[in-house]
Order: sequence, then structure tokens, then C-alpha cells
Amino acid sequence: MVCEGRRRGRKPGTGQGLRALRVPVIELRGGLRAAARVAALLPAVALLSVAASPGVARAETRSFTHLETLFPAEEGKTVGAANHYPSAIDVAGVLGTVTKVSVTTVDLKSEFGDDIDMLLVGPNGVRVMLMSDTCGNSEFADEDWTFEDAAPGFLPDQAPCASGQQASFKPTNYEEPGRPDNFVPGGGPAAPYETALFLFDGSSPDGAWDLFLRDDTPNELVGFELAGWTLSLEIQPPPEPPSPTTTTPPTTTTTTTTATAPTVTAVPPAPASPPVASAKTGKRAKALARCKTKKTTKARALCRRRARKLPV
Ligand SMILES: [Ca+2]
Ligand SMILES: [Ca+2]
Ligand SMILES: [Ca+2]
Ligand SMILES: [Ca+2]
Repeated sequence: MVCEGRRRGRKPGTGQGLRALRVPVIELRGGLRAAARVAALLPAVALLSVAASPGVARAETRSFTHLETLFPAEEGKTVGAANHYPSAIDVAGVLGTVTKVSVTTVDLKSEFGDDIDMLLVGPNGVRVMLMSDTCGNSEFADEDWTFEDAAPGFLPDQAPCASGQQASFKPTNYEEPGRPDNFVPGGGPAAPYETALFLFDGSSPDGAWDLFLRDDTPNELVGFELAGWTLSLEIQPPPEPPSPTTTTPPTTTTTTTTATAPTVTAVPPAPASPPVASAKTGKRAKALARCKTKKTTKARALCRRRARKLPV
């Protein structure tokens, strides 16, 4: 994978201003030893690896390895701030919130462990001392030490630190007279310095993650040489946006209608029209009247039978 990385110089206001460089970013496969091998070919390269955290739903761990040789910049590499102060990893375009932070050194070397003060500053401004005044007067080399809250223990104060092995330690800071914890000379941040990496939890991964290294003792010994460092961020992605609104079918209301027998209303029959009297003609009456004029009974009877056949 080839994409763009950025390496930043001092912060604005620290005397050198912001300096952005384009450096290749390569997917890291094979761990920090592989990074060290790449470092031999690319002395200033930022490496990026992305891996899902097993067993953690949707959370992912993103690791950014910045290979940049660091050593004390004063008096023949024996005291003072590192030559890159800070050594910076700029994280950009990563959504979500930080849920765990760890830092791993790449090939840390020292001629006098107590000389080292190492501080991580996150985009949220929290300052966490990773190691300070540890390991006594021991020498070591090729150390890929991981600093994380969940480590089994601390680096020793005066006892020698193991050399040539990979191990993890809690952030460790001893107070020691004559070895001041002060990153301000050269433009670093002022105290207080914390010792808990969980103080980055809940912040945005985006922004500058700065590693400040100092040799705090002016002697003839080189406090540190470092080939680079890895910042590992466990990130909880933001909630997925709600899915498009699904069309809800219209609610069907079932109405049950009980059939009822039609109401039968008894309608009284219309009143019968009175019989219409037929108009009388008067013919029968006249004929009957004339029958009285007949002389004989027989003639009158015959006349009446005929008259009764006439209309009334
Ligand atoms: Ca020194
Ligand atoms: Ca010490
Ligand atoms: Ca200290
Ligand atoms: Ca110190």
C-alpha cells in the first residue's frame, strides 16, 4: 500500500515553525523487526499497519511506525534534547475515538539508562512520561520496549534493564536528584507529566502525537539512540449512520361489519280511494217513468224490463 504520510518539525512558536514533509507510508507486515530492516533501507520513513483486534467488536488497532534516528543533539550526543524535538507522527483522517494507546521503541540503545527522559504528548495535550530515570547505569541496545498500561510491571530504577529482548512495561518515572524532568529547554512542554496512557482514551486519534526525548545528564555518555518508534492506537469507530428509512407499508385497519337483518318497516297501506260514483245518465229513470203511461199491466211490465237494461 502506498499512500501519503507527513512528518512534522517543531510546533509553531517553538522557534522552527511547522514543517510538513511527504514521506512514504508502507503497510507494516512482520512486526518491528521488519520495520528495523526497512529502516536500514529507508532512513526516514513512516510505516503504517492496520489490524483488526480479535474479539473486540468493530474496534481496530492502527499502528504508525515512524523511523527517524534520534540522539541527543548537544555535546557530542551526550546531553540535551533530541535532534528531532519532537519526533512527530501526524494522524489524519481516522474516525472514531481512542480506547487504548501504546508506544514501542525501535532499537533503543543507551550507554547510561538513567540519562533518558521520554515523553509522549497526544493531540489532546496530555503529557505522559514513558520512561524517566530508569535502568540505573546499565547499557543496553536493540530494545523494542512497549509502554502500555496493561504491562506486567515497571522498568527498574537502579537495576540493569534487560538487553536485546522485546518486553512491555508500564510507563515509569522515578524522581532522582540531579536528573531534572524538564522538557522546556529546546521548546518542549512543561510539567506536570503524567504516567497513565489511559488519559488519552476518549480523544480523537487525529492530530500530532509527539515524542520528546532528552538526555538529562551532562556526562560523556550517550543517553539514547533510537531508530524510530511505533504508536499503536486502539480505535472505536463511530457508530454507523442509520440505514435509510424503510418504507413502512400503510397500516391496514380491518373493520368487521356484522351483517344485520334489514329493518322492515311496516308501511300502512294507502287508504283506499273512495269509490267514484259514476255519473248518472237518467235514462233508466225516464224510461221507467214512461212505463207508467202504458195502459196494460203487461205492457207496463214489458216496459220496465226494457227500462232496467238502460244505464241509470
Ligand atoms: Ca548523558
Ligand atoms: Ca534511576
Ligand atoms: Ca524522573
Ligand atoms: Ca530525569
